[in-house]
Amino acid sequence: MILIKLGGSVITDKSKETTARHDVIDRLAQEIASVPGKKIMVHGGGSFGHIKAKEHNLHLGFTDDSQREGICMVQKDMRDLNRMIEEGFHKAKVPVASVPAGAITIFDNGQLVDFPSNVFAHYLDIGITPITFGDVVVDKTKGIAICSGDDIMLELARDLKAERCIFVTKVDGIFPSYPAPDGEEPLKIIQPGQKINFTVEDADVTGSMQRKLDLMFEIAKLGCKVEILNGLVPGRLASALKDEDYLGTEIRS
Ligand code: IP8
Repeated sequence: MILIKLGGSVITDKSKETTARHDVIDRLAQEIASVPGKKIMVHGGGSFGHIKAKEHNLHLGFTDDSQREGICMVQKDMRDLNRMIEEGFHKAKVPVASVPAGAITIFDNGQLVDFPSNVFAHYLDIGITPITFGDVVVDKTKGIAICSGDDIMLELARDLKAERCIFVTKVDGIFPSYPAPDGEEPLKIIQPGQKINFTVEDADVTGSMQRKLDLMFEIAKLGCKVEILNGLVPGRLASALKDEDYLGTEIRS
């Protein structure tokens, strides 16, 4: 089974609130459909999740009543984005089932503590590709939390023993330092301990690039092949899925 995360930066324009890249969503769905095999889809929030979540301080938990509207709006926007992704898969003739994280996930004090991966296994068993996404979820201590698609990738990879995890982003891979000089190729392989100079402004409500990379190392430790590639380049995801050579970074433990 392959886990694929469509990052918010590739499926949306992160600078413009609730702006999806419909053409990219549809093309990526076609690329995924073109290679047979069991897959679980996870997607991020991009401009449908992070902007309003930050405005309403949802990453700090339920701190005051005025956040209610923000919680509901972010959940609604994430479901709207999810619907667009579902549509892309319908057009590509892939049977999909949407499983919102906010309906099934429990956090405690900012950490994911309960996630029913068996629901995903059941869908796969009957030939349906489950799709889930980063979401506002309940938190036993803080009231609410923001669950990132990356947190879900780790849970699913661990519980369902994924063979591969592919992170589809808008960059070619991980570079030694940021901003990456023009024309520089990404690292082919990255291992723990290798120092990467991420820019300081890279954090969104679910954390910094360094946190995301640490999560990828954790997944790699499970024995899963972890890769990051650029989904804005047509054909790159399909090449990876077909085990052809492609430009990207493999994250090793
Ligand atoms: O983009 C965030 O998911 P991510 C989801 O995978 C929300 O970190 C609601 C901001």
